Amino acid sequence: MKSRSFAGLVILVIMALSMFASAAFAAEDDTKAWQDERLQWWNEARFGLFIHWGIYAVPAGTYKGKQIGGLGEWIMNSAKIPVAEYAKYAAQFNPVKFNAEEWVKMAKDAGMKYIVITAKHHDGFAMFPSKVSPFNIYDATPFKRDPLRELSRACRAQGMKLSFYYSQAQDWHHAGGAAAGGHWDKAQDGSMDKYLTEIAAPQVGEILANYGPRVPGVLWWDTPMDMTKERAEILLPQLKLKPFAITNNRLGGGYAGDFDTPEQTIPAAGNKHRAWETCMTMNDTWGYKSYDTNWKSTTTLVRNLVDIASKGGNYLLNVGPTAKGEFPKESVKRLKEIGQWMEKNGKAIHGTTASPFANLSFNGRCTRRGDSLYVHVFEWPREGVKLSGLVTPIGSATFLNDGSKAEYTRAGDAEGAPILTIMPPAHSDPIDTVVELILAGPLEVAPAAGEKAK
Ligand code: H79
Repeated sequence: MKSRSFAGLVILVIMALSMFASAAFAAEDDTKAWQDERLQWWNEARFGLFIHWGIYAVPAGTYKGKQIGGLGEWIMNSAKIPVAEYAKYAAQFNPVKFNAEEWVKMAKDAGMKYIVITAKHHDGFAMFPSKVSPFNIYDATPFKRDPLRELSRACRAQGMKLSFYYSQAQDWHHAGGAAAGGHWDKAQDGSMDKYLTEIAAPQVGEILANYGPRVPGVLWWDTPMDMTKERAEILLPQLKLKPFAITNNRLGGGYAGDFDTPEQTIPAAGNKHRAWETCMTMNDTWGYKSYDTNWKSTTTLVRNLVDIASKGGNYLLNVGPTAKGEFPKESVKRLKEIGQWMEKNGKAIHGTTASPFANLSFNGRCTRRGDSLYVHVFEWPREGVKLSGLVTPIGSATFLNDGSKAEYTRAGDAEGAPILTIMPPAHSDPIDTVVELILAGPLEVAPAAGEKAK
């Protein structure tokens, strides 16, 4: 008996040591193959919904009768609202119109494959019941519900990947959290290491552990202010709870994560070596502002998605719900219209990879799925669009919007490079008419004129 319990103790010690080792060396243990595997669904998705929702939706951009410039979710910082005063917005946050099934359905109908929601933004307010801070939607509001749980159920039922945004460094409520521009209230002063250990790390543990085996798909860090390698390593061990969770590049401390995050901008070119995702607002704010009316058109939003897909990236498009729990009607309208385009043309987005052409001579883009090409035409020249350099013969050419066959001719230019001319359709789509080219063999593209010299 005695030797058995000794052996048990040895096993326990070895287990504890090996857990510690993998916590300390998790990043080094990672491999490119494993990263590719966890990025697979994300790369196929191409289109996701960002949701910025918190108690900043109560002031909705106005403080003491004044419209505060900048981003809605930054109002506490921009207006230098004292911590205790800002915290009072929680008592007014009662989003009784919130309906997780409807939110998920709106994303799904728009052709989105994943949702990233703010579990905690820079204001420090947790949108889930947290055991480590009462400044959360369960303990501090009359709402008494957990939107993350309701969303995780709705997402599971509707086949949507749920992901969480967590502001790990900036926290304007809890002592020791970072604040852009510096602290403005004594209550914010304190040790950042203590904040990371006692608030951020356990809360990251809560959102990683509590919402189902596949949630979160992505853990989306933001603004790595004052994050050193040592501070990042306070948070990193939590990731062992969800080895398949993808992370972005904003943890800080030199950790690159799995993908890059251009914000409010689309890169001029893609990146063959790194996954990337452009996040963007539909108007000029992430968190709801009652008077922001600078909405992008549906045409712009769809063409942005196409532009991004043609460069091999993802589009994470934002909605800022109100304090009642509703998407602004302008966002609902745009999601619906995007969905009408996606219903017919989604196969030219989902699961596609970047364009094989260095440049195009018309206003449009190209996406690819193996040996199929999707030619996206934003504006049709009367004489048709000319695609130069496609060597492979065409098996079929079909307009995705009505299933009709496209008329095309093939010829060579003066230097013998192949040129495919596709004639305009009977029914063009003012947003983007897509021609599906199923090739008669493996895709082969002649180098563009500019590339030949290289
Ligand atoms: O969550 C969203 C933003 O709140 C967050 N990232 C996205 C996804 C973000 N944090 N910082 N920034 C974006 C950029 C910084 C903007 C600022 Fe400002 C300029 C902070 C202070 C000056 C805008 C103007 C916000 C306050 C005043």
